[in-house]
Amino acid sequence: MIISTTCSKRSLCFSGILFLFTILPFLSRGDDGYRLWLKYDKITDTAYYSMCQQHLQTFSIVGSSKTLQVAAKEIKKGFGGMLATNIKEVSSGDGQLILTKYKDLHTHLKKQFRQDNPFHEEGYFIRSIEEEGKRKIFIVGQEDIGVLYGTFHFLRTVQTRGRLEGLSIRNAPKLQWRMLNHWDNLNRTVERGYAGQSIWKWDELPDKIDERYIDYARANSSIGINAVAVNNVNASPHILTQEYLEKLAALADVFRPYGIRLFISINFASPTALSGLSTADPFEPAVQRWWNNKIDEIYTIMPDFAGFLVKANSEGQPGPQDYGRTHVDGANVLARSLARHNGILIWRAFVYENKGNDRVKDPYDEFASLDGQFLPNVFVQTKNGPLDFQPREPHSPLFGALASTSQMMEFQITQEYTGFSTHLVYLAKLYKEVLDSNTYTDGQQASVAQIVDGTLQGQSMTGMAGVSNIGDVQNWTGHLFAQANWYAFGRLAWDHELSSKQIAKEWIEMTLTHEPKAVETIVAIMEGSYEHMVNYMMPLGLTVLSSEGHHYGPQPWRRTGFHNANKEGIGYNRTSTGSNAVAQYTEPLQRKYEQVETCPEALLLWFHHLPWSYQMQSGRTLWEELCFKYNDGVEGVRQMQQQWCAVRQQIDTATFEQVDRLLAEQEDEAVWWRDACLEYFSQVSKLAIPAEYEVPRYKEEDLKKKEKQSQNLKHYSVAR
Ligand code: GCW
Repeated sequence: MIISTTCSKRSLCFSGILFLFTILPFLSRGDDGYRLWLKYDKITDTAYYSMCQQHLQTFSIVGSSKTLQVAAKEIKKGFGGMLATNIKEVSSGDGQLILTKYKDLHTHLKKQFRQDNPFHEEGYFIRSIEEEGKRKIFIVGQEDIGVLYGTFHFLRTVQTRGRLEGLSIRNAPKLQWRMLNHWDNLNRTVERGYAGQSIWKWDELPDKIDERYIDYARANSSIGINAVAVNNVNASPHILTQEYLEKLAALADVFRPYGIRLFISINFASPTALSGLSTADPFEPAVQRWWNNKIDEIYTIMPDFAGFLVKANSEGQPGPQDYGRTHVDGANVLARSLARHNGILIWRAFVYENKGNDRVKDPYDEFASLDGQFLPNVFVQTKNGPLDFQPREPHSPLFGALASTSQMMEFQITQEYTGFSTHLVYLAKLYKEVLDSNTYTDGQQASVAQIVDGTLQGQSMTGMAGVSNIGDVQNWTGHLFAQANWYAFGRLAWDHELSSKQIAKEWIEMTLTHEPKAVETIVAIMEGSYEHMVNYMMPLGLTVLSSEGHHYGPQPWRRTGFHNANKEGIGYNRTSTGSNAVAQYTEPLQRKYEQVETCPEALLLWFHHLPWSYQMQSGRTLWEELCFKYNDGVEGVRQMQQQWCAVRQQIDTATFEQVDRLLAEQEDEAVWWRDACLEYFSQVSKLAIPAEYEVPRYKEEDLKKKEKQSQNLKHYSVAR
């Protein structure tokens, strides 16, 4: 039942009719979203077009590596599209645009660039220089990959209508590893994936290379992603069979020119599953030999293979603890073997016991004491929050607690708990909130980002992983705006200092429109969307109100141990009188969270169990505040709908309609969340919803129906 009308169904007013006959024929219709942010449509601003045309008639590339070849291809594709004419490749050094490595620059130019060197191996600079009265633009990398990254930066500059005069850009990534983790199974289902099947067509590999793999590599490289783990962390041992290694090698070949290294997730019990061994005990010499041989085999096929990602002793996955060994024991055996080929091991810290204790404490309890014991080529990969990708969590206390361990941040791009591919939720807001959180490590200002990028504690390896939201649907991510989350993840992994707003603006200009008013409106939609979602799903630090199993829609009555609502109050007491999870944070953060007066209201019920009558800063009681937040979240979605309607004339028709339709669905589901949660909490607390809020759309009977329906929806189910 979708009550809220879509914009397209609202009455077509006069200006709308006028628009249909005048402007619409000139807009591109029916964009299928496949090109992502690399659209390269013809520049319609005539002044900007002429300026580009004047300065970008020719280009040259110094060198001939595969990476430089793909850079040249991208230049041709990009400017061929944006200028609707071919940009001519001329011999080395003669072009108006020159792509080169620093070492290949002419000596007289080297002098000009001297202050930019020595430089980061993935870095680049882009400069416009007057030479003999002619303006030339140089894209200079330390290595070939820097040239490619610089190329994408330059294309973005034109895509976002940046100035070409006086260009002087110097750029390098802040993190070494910028990674996507696919939760793709070998049967092409995707765990927590909402955009169709896995893009990896294992049955066709290694013989057939799907065009999509190349476009995937281009898209990733354009935002600086340099590593991917292609299969689910709930890993099938079969990924290590020779048959799959050959398929993987074919993918690695596709990724290589784009600077993307291949990781795979492995199953810790692979030695038992794939050979006659009766144990996978990491201390067993036969098991170590098995791993050594397997790893040697991998490197024979893929000499630049990046390494393994491991989920061990977590949610039923096998691990070293099955044999009385520790995480360090298990990780180091694999890491030692990988180190012989310069490989890396990523070991996940997502562990919990489910024994009725406060599970948010488990990752810290298990891993903090292991600091300093992992081999240098081991990353511990930590989810942003201590629980599990909830709409809002405090940062994991492990950030700051592992001074002598390389730690990789793990964010979720796929929207398991944040609306699947139905809701428009711009996750850069979540990422930034976490990255900017102050950990107070050693009692000082120390953001999570400063821990992750190694500037504070000097870890030798740094990185950030995002659980991918990509599938084989035509537009890659289902919801068009979910592309923005992939984009934003990459941009922040490259440079966590970028603002969510700046990234949103770039993405909109590259993907949707250049019209300034429309850009501003869509930025506002995106920037507000995260908080609206938190409000209509789980405000004030509440968690796990979502359905059990597939996690779609509300079921606050199912896992009540996460919110502890009763007649007296609601919330999880994690203070010293409760589970004492606060003790995992350093001072003064610990005290801040411990005391209800100083605990941020956004996390209030994460840390405290409070009476319904508790007075909030707004002057409302806690119960009234909860009602307010849920209603506010719904109102926020309605506002997004109106804002989207206002930009209609600037957006490709098919794109506009898809988003419009999904926003209507989002409005309906926001109401569903609100009604289900408030109805339930009202029953538990015996408090009535204040009359100032609108009457529920979903009465008890409808809620039951809706819940049942959602259980049956195929695309909402967990695909393992
Ligand atoms: O949130 C949970 C998901 C699981 C996932 C797990 C993890 C891959 O519901 O589907 O398994 O996290 O991160 O390992």
